[in-house]
Amino acid sequence: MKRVLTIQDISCLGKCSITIALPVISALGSETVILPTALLSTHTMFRNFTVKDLSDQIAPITQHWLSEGVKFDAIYTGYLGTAEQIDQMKELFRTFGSDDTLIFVDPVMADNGKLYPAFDMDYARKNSELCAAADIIVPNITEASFMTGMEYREEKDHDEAYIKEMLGRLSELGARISVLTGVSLEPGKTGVMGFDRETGEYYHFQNDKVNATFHGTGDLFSSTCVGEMMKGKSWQDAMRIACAYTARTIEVTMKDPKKPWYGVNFEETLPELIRYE
Ligand code: PXL
Repeated sequence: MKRVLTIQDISCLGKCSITIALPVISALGSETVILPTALLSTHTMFRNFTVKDLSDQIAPITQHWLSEGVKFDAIYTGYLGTAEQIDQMKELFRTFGSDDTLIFVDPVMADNGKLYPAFDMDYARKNSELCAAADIIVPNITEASFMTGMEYREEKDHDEAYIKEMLGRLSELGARISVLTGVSLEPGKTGVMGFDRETGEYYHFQNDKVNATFHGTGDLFSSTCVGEMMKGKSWQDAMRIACAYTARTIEVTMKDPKKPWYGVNFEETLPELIRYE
């Protein structure tokens, strides 16, 4: 069985980061090891959330794993708390990474043109360093604009030239595969476009756009990609499945009159995910 290490916060309530990665990657058949970076009462879209930084736990936990000879097939980072934690992640990649370890970085920090409340421009720049150490990165357009210095454009203003230029600039950060999420290549559609620097190949996949945004959908997308790649799917197939699954989950959530405002009903669609091909 493959073993994935995922490093992100625990938001006790809110359906994001580890509370999505753990069930999704496990359901896709990989052992999921967690390294929590912070403990929050809720995700940061709630007001008055509490935070306990767990940076001081990273060294002792990873030292213990080293002494146990633990190895990982993939290391997947999502929402991290501080610039110092990014340095800790770079060190962790050097310690646990090998040619057989997929380093998957989702530089979670912003959406809809704006940084999340906990972050500033220094943190955004620091994320470029994390992306440089990855095999595959999956920023949304906002995150990519902060890391590349390109202007942020809303979906209605996307075109292939803008997306390809952004992918080119992301590739220069250093990862082999760069994937942009929240890309709209035709009106009424949304999806992803990726670029493999080694083969020069582009890949894109588009879904019908549902006019709603939910927190945690980026984490659902990334967790599905990681889980599918661990099943042996190519990055392109993993992107296609993750996109279709995320869109399906939003659609199902929209139909629930009691849906929570803070996250999607992925629990309802998880049984379908394991049958996606
Ligand atoms: O879904 C991304 C995410 C993860 N973790 C925390 C967040 C967010 C988005 O707002 O606040 C704590």
